[in-house]
Amino acid sequence: MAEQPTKTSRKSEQGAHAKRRDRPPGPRFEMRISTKYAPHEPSEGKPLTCTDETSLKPDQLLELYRYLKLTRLVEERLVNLYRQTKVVGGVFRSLGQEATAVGTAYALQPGDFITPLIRDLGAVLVKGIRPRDIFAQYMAKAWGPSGGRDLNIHFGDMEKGFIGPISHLGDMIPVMTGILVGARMQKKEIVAVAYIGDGGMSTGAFHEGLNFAAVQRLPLLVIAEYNHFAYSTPTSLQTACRDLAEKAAGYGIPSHIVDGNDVVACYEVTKHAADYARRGGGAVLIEAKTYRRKGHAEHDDQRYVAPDEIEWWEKHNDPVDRFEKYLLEKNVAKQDKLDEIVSEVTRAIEEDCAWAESSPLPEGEKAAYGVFDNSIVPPAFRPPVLEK
Ligand SMILES: Cc1ncc(C[n+]2csc(CCOP(=O)(O)OP(=O)(O)O)c2C)c(N)n1
Ligand SMILES: [Mg+2]
Repeated sequence: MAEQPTKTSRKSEQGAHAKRRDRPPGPRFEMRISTKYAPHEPSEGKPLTCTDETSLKPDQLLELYRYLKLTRLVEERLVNLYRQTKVVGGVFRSLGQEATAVGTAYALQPGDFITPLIRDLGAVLVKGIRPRDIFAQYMAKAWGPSGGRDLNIHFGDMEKGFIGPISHLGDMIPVMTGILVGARMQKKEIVAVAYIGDGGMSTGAFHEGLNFAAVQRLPLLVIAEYNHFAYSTPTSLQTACRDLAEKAAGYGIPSHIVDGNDVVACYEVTKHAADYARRGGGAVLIEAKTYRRKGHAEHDDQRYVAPDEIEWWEKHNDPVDRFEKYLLEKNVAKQDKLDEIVSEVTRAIEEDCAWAESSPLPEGEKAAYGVFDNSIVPPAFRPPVLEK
């Protein structure tokens, strides 16, 4: 027969239950999906620009412009290097969706963390990684951040709050959740952003990670990039939801839909969500509607894309064009100021690329270091290279 609980144990058990019940339930959102910055179609004679509602100062707006141009021009240079067969592996473009990565990362504080996908180079640059590191990494050079051990943006920088991606497909959500649990235990008040694609959102790891972050009320911002494709699979064959943001309801967290090609809106929505998460509100899902104008990587000829679709987005909804129009119309800057920023960015890219090209390739045996803790390999199993 089961032992009857004593008065005291029942009381303390009730106490524990009461404590759990006392924890306020997640806030009730009247409208779980906020579409304040949702995209709108360009109409005849009225090309798209960016949202008017911003707290950003002119200097910050110009800094955003610099990051947008930097992202696009670094990628263009990577394509040149790829065609010269200097890149090891593939080149993954964010052409047409740069505003999502740049605007969202720009809304964070220096101590906050991000984990980007291959299409979030802009966020990596905003976090303070220099183009020379990107070039050296893509060319697998010895001076690159992983010393030639890994490629593209598969590296990290803990000091700068940049967690390198392990996988593109969902796995970074639980990793970021773990980082936030660790930060909470260390009483560090940080917010973390994890980027995810429409394809990656269909994986189990995404679900488990976000569910845990939601129930623990962790300050995790998930930026879901609706760019219409996962490799060659259109989003309509990926999920039965019309908007990725709808999925937030399954986790009891708020969500927003933002025009991913409006850099100002991406900033504002992330700032709002980061403030909410920092105040203890917990996880937020932000869906950015955008479009992948290049294939999965440079080798992909995009034969599965409907005719004229790419050209339509290029002509009517390019994030850099839209922001340039905004800056000029709002008198934030004149064209010569924008040209000056582009010249400075171009010069920095020249310098950084030359530096990366001048790096030697890594020595083969260096591959054995910095991957595992080699000191724990028992001497009998230690290959001669580890004895040095
Ligand atoms: C386990 C696993 N399977 C397949 C891949 C190959 N892969 C890399 S990215 C990708 C598609 C990702 O699509 P999405 O999540 O929409 O991101 P996007 O490329 O559009 O940014 C696939 C299938 C992988 N990296 N890992
Ligand atoms: Mg996608």
